[in-house]
Amino acid sequence: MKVLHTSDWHLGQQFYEHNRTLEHDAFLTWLSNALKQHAIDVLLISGDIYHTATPPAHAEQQLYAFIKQAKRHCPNLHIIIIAGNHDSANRIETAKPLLQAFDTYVVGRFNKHSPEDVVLTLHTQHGPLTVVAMPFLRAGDLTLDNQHPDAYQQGVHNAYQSSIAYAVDIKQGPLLVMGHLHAKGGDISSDSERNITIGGFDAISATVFTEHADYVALGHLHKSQRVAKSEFIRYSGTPMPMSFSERHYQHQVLIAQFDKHTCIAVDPILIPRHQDVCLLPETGGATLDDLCDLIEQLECDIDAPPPYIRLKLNANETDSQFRAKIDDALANKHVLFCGIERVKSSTHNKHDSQLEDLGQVEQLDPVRLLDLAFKEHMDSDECAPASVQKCLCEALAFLSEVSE
Ligand SMILES: [Mn+2]
Repeated sequence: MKVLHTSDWHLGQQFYEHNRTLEHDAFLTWLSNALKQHAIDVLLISGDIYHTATPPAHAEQQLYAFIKQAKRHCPNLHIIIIAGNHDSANRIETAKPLLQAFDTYVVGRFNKHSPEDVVLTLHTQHGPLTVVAMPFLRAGDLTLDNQHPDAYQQGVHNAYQSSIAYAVDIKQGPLLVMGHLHAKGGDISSDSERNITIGGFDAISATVFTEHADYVALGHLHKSQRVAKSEFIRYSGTPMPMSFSERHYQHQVLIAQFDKHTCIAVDPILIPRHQDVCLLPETGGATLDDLCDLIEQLECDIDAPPPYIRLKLNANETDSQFRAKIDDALANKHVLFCGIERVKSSTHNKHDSQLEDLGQVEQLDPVRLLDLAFKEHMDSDECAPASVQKCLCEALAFLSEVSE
């Protein structure tokens, strides 16, 4: 039996105001071919299908068109989709009754009073399997013991335990667990996973998946990776770069292969990159003249999809006409312009350089901002005390529930 694991599609994402529909289309066409080529029985999509809770209509249509195409290529395919932190738990379930007719199961929300609802048994051509399809867990979905110092982690732990215990009872074939969370020990990219993993407070120990799971298919972190050094607890990563910091990731999907009861192999398949993502220059900054020369030297294939380009200009560049000069240099280039970063040269510590470009402020996570404010106001080198950080995290968790 073969299971293909993917996550974090972020359909509907605009990349620096550029529409990514064609890139997503290219990925989805590639994926439906891969499903057929590798004779996949089950497709798992571990959250963040959409980039926002209210995705544009064309993004929803993309998902449905993909499901239709995938089922045409592989009539016996089963698909399971869980909600991520970017998805609306309610909205993603709208088409649930209809999608069941396509052997597609959508789980938007965890109900603590019926943990069995997220447990599915599938009967594939190559035998049965049991799946705990746990969506992203918001504090409001959990029973929180506020006396406990790690109330959220404890709540998440209990949610997984109760659903997995039910799954073990009724288990047929291998047991798979899906989740959308930040598991301890994973690498995060600096600027594109929404800061739900505030200051590490939400990182969850891999022990929540227990020894009962034969494979754990995770989403949320954008870089493909193993968790806690296990072959069988994996992030598939996002199928395409979500930020410039992800430009060197090898984007991939994972194929997990099972015999009757256990996972015998996990193999990545690399996803061809539809559009390149480049920083100019790749490291440090450049003077205005050098930058214009670099743009001049760009060789762009007019028949290929244009690359995304972000420019890095030395902060001490004083030419007030810099924007007009850069626009001129870019005028006949087949590229998608993604702004200019002002870069201070060397010797500054990382804290200063993070705040040079106002555009980067919104990418700082709240705890970082708290630390910066604390250092400035208290004239201190210390970070804000853990109790203050925790207080901020609780306020943010509350706000994210209210805005849902
Ligand atoms: Mn996410």
